[in-house]
Amino acid sequence: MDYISVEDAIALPGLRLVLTRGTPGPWGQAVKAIFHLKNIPYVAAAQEVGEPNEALQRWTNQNSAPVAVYNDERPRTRWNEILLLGERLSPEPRLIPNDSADRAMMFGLCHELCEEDGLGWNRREILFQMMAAAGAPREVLVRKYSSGYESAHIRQRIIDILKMLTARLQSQQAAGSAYLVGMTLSAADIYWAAFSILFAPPPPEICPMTDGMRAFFATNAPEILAALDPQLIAHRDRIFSEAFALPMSF
Ligand SMILES: N[C@@H](CCC(=O)N[C@@H](CS)C(=O)NCC(=O)O)C(=O)O
Repeated sequence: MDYISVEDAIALPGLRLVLTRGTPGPWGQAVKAIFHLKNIPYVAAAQEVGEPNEALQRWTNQNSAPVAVYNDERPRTRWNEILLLGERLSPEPRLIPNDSADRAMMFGLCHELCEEDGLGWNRREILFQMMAAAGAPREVLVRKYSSGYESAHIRQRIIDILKMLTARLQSQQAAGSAYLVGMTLSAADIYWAAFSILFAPPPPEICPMTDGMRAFFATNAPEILAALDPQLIAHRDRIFSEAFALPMSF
């Protein structure tokens, strides 16, 4: 992945995406897939995980990634703002369903995947606990992202969301759809595929990460593995080949 610095990106016109360098962060990988599918060109600027990222802080009033900045519009720092921007810049292929009920379902599913107390957020809480247990706590990141919930809640939410996604895939299949919402690909499929990286990292030809990072991301908690239905993995494998530029780069 070719990155420029945030300092250099600020001066450029067009679309700038700030992405975390060196980690297949699911929020960022999903954003890349959205702009890739829509064929919207962008320049990638690097955010360094857990660092002050001072230029990014000055530019966007926060220092997380991903961020999308289009021309001199306000920086979009949340998954939903970034998705809406992509949909506006290039309405096709449509990733937000047209039908209002499907649209509400799609945003609801993405909320459960992307937001605080959702799938990715709770998985990250477990990764923080593992880093602390290994003697390498990331205080800055815990401070930034901790939801304050205890372990039992965190695990149960992950299990509930995985089961809900499986049930959703099954009911969609029964209705003749191969996607989580409606009859076509939507952002919900993309976000599930991206967050699956934090549970079952895809093979190196799809996501070339180090062995250490792969082992760290792979969940080995029996109760979570039990909820990670093979259908969920088959679905994300299909979405990777349909919607992502492969191999992923970061
Ligand atoms: N605010 C974001 C979520 C962003 C987020 O959680 N980013 C994490 C990805 S792990 C990040 O930037 N972590 C690195 C850091 O904070 O330095 C959204 O709603 O899309």
